[in-house]
Amino acid sequence: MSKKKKALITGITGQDGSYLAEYLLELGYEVHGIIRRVALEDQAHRMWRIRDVQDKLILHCGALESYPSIFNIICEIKPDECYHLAAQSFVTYSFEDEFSTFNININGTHYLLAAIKNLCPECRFYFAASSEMFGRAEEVPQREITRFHPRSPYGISKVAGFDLTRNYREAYNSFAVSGILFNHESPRRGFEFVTRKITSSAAKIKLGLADKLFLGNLDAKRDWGHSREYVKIMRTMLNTSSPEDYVIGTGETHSVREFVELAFSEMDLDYRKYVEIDSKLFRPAEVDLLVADTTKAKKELGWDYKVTFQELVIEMVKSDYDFFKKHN
Ligand code: F7E
Repeated sequence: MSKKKKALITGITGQDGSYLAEYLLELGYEVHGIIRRVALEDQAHRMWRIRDVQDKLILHCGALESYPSIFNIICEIKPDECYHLAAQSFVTYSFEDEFSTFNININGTHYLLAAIKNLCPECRFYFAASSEMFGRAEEVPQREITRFHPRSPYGISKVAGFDLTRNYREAYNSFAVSGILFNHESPRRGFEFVTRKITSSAAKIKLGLADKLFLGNLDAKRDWGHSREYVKIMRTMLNTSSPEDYVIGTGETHSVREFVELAFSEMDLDYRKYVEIDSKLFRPAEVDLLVADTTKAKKELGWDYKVTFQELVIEMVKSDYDFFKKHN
């Protein structure tokens, strides 16, 4: 019988980490995850996404900000595949705390790459890069060779992580790749991101639990896909013959306004009666338009994405409606 493959996921309690853990378990992997110690103390709040599979996972307490902590975990597990998804991923917050964003996102990535290189160089490494690296993009749609022009500390930190990953590949022959994923959402999205903020508010307003939704820039455009589908391609990227970076998205772009309109209309509400613009929610520097050119991923990885924008919005708003109806 062949040995079970060992995967390590950082950020396993997050949206992508939880879907990826479920997917890898289904495929027969032994799945390890790094969690913060505080997560154990506040399980209801921090572990809800992995609740259903928690007893099948092997969780390790650790801190991405600490090389010894990462070193010890990698030494103990010696994974075959490492999916580095953990990050300070909220763009707005990165403007408020640039330093901790850089510390977690850049050093955390570096520590993992270095520990893997020293302890288990055969381990394949996936870095969660981001369309935020394109920022004020020079071309539309954006592809792997589009020049990066990040517009936030978060975007800058992801460019650094991307460069580190590529450099480990080129300098040390590591199988280290980046998935440049465009926005991906689901009912497991955090409430601070615009999509979940909108769907949870629309559901609450419908149920009489709220009466207003404050938003910032409604004209920003994003390429929104479904997280559950996106995590599968991460595994594909680590199981190809040569390590390469790929852009992953839907190839369609929609404005925040379109998202709001659709979510509210699904609840039979006219968003214009409930949405108010709050200038404090605008970012110091905005990314106006993102849309993915996935030609390379389609050709080389067989990327074949099917969930429509409408299906995504409807799934999220219905799930929030059911949740708040049950728990109010
Ligand atoms: O903002 C606008 C905001 O915070 C989307 C992260 O996963 O995807 C995500 O980054 C847009 C922006 O996501 C509000 O100005 C308007 O233009 O949902 P978001 P993001 O910044 O695109 C990328 C790929 C990542 O890698 C990131 O980690 O919506 N917007 N009004 C607002 N945004 C928020 N959060 N809240 C508002 O009230």
